[in-house]
Amino acid sequence: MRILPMMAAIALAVSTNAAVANENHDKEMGNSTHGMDNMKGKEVMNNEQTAGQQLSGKGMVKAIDTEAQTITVTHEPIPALQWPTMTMKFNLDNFSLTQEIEVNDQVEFEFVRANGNYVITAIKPQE
Ligand SMILES: [Cu+2]
Repeated sequence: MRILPMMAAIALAVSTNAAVANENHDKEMGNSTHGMDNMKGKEVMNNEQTAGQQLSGKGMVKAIDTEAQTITVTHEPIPALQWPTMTMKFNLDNFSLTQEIEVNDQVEFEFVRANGNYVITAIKPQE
């Protein structure tokens, strides 16, 4: 009877995929004006096109969460991801990145996609 270990392996694979698909980005698009379903399709394409790519954006800092180590930014459109202007949370590569910024600052930032999240690797006030 080898079928049980096989079923367990499949169940594990399925639940791992579900966790990856559960993206921060989708949950945080409170102010976005476009449809979620529409975005989802684009996200799937973007995942392949932008994996490991260094991306950049500009926007305004809305919140800095020292406990969760995230920042919420209302960013301008990001053509590389086909993102419209939206307010969303980003993870931070290193929380000390927030030392030079405050809520309501206009910032420019760089980020990457990692494990289904968008992670800021550099951020500074706009000049
Ligand atoms: Cu966004």
